[in-house]
Formats: sequence, C-alpha cells, structure tokens
Amino acid sequence: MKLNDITGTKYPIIQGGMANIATGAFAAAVSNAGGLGLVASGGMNAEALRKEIRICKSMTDKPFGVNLMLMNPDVDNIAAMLVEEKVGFITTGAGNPAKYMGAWKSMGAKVFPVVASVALAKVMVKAGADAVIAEGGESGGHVGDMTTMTLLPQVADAVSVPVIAAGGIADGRQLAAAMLLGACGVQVGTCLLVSSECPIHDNYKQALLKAKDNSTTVTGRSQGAPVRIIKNEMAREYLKLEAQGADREELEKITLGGLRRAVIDGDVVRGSVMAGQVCGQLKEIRPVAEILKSLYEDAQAILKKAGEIEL
Ligand code: TUI
Repeated sequence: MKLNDITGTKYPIIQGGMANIATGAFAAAVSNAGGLGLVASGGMNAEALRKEIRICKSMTDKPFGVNLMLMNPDVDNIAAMLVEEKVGFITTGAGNPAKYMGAWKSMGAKVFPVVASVALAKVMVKAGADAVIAEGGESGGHVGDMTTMTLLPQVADAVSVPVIAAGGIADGRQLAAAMLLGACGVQVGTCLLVSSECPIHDNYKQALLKAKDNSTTVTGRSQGAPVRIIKNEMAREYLKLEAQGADREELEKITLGGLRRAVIDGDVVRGSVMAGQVCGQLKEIRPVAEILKSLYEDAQAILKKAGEIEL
C-alpha cells in the first residue's frame, strides 16, 4: 500500500507536527504542494487550534490533517474538537492516543500515531491505527531512543498496517532508503523549516542553513523528556546543569518558552532551535513545492537505478 493511496495526496509524504510552527496557512501550503499538511497543536488550546484548522480549510481544497501533541495541557478538549471539525487525518506524538481513537475513527478520520518502539506500534494497531509513523531519534524536537535505520524494519515486521518513516529524511536518497526498509512513505519536518512558506523567524532559518552534521544535541534525557535542538548557549548551559544533577524546576527555568523565543523572536542563542540531524544537508531556502518535488523525483530516479547496484 502506498501512502498516497491512503491520504489522496500527490506524493507519499506527510509533514511533521512542528509545534508553534505549522500554522493553518503553512499546513495548507504543504497540502497545496502535494504533501499532507498537518496543523500543529503544540502550544495551543482547543479554540486557538480550531481557528488554525478553519484557516487551513479556507486555504486548500486538498487533504490535510492535525498533529495532536499528547503532552498538550488541553489535550482532551482538542481531541473532542477534532471530531467536531471532522478533521480527516490525525497524527499524534509524545504519548499514547488509544483513549481518543474510537471517537476519531467513528467520525471517519484516518489516524497515524507516532511510535518510537515496536511495543507501542502493536498497541496502536490493536487500538485501530490506519498506519503508524516510526520515528527515529534523528528527528527534531521530542525524540525516542531508537534510530530510523533500526526502528523502521522492526516495526514493519511487527505490524500489519502501513508504516510511515520519520527522522533523518531530507532528500531523495533517504526517502528511497526508507522505502527499502519497509516504509509506505515518509514524514518530513526539518527540511520544510527552510521553505519560503515556513513562518519561523529568519534567524532560525539561517541557523539551520549554517548547521553542520553534528550541530544538534539532545537535552532533557534526565527528565524523561528528550528534545533534539541545535547546540547554542542555552543548550550548553542546560546540558552542564543536567550533568551536575540539577532538578526539574531549575532546568525548566531555562527552557520555558524557549521554542517561541526561537520561532517568533528569532533568539537562536537562548531559544530552543528544534531541528533534526539532517540540518547539515540544508543548503537553501526553496518553496515547499520544490522541496517535495525534488524529494519525490530524486527518490524515483534512485529506486529505478537501484537494480544496477551489485553486491
Ligand atoms: O512529538 C514529537 N515531537 C515533538 S513534540 C514537540 S512540542 C515540545 N515542546 C517543548 C518541549 C517538548 C516538546 C516537539 N517535538 N514527535 C513524535 C514522537 N513521539 N517522538 C517520539 C514519540 C513517542 C515517544 C514515546 C511517542 C510515544 C512514546 O511512548 C508513549 C507511551 O505511553 O508508551
């Protein structure tokens, strides 16, 4: 099963959640460009998110969805609002959405939970998931322990539903590799941050364009909330405090509001500049349509030539 047969999109590509970044307008831009755009819920309550969903509906006639970040304090109201708004596609992150899935499925939504382990993938399939998103720790933001290379084939072997690959995918080679590892399509986030349509501060985009292969780090492991961000002054201070055994309160003081500081104020020194490990591959700002087209066409060309590879 190809992902685009499930989503009705041109490409087998969906957009990652991206809290405080993926507005209704941005999700519509991704959908209009042939991917599945997702309005992000992170940092929003149900009514603010409803507005963004309506903006998205007004800006595209293509399929789109919503990403529900399950650590959101207003998660129950958001889950109910998605039913009222008859959202067609729901992806979830950072938790187990089983208790909402009955209501979403009865309304007709297709549900793709992000999983970071085989165990959760199996639970999600039992709960009615239409596909699962196997996200490796190469991705930006909240991450699991496994890599995409190891998680993806193990999830693909363990479940009967299609598997969408995420984490570490920013060009055609990585999309092709994901398909060979058992995926039906991919989720991308970081490579869309450097799109012309992405509403982050220009300082954030420039920090991504300057980034190298090893420019990210993971903060928050000691708190059970690992988050991949670009190394900056704030990240170094956080990691130092973490190594000294600082408590939650002390650590939260540093990161509180950090994502908005980076996204809106453009503070890339003290803000949380969330990004995946593919950041070293990003070289230019391009329209979403060009980014998705080259991902797809490059992967097609690579897969066509793959038969020539001799072992
Ligand atoms: O959710 C994400 N990535 C995110 S959410 C986010 S918002 C945020 N803002 C400030 C601080 C922290 C986060 C930024 N990035 N990705 C999906 C994802 N889900 N990755 C890993 C998981 C995951 C991990 C463990 C899903 C389920 C899980 O276990 C749940 C369980 O109950 O077993």
